[in-house]
Amino acid sequence: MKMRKRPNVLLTGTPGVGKTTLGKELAQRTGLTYVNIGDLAQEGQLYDGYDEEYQCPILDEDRVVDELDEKMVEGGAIVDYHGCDLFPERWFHIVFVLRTDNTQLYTRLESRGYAGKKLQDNVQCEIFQTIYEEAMEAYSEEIVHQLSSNTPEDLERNLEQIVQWIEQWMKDHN
Ligand code: DAT
Repeated sequence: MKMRKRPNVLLTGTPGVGKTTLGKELAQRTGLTYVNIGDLAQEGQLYDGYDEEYQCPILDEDRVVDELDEKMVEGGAIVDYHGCDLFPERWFHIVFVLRTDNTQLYTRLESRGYAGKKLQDNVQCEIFQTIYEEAMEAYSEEIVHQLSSNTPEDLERNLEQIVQWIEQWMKDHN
């Protein structure tokens, strides 16, 4: 029996906006597979150098793409990453950019242990809507959607909307 076709969903946005929270719950509700790019890189040591300024390893983007391509061609992945222009455009059927008010984001990142320049740069990334612009450049504008991610009510509404979108996509493609 042929597998049902399933869409690939990209969840992107500044660190701390709620991608992981949304992605894991979405995977639970839909049966799609949650893929955290940070974790994947960590597990496979898919790094290419070390960023001294931010004190973190630098992602080897080519190896990440190679590692995931087969799975993405198959479909049914929810990908979580704080960047979006490293992935092939053909991978994704829809892209969600989560957005959080900067005071809220500041608090979340501070409680994650971010401080100083790292904290400031990440909040500024959100203020300048850097990831939204990156997404609008990298993907067809019609598939890029912004979602407010400030409150638990936002989370529930986003979950319901995306679950509905996935179910409709599967009806239309099977
Ligand atoms: P990300 O994966 O984008 O870095 P996360 O899912 O780890 O973000 O969430 C960061 C923190 O914010 C975490 O403590 C959970 C909280 N959070 C996520 N979405 C939220 C929402 N819609 N309302 C309130 N808090 C939220």
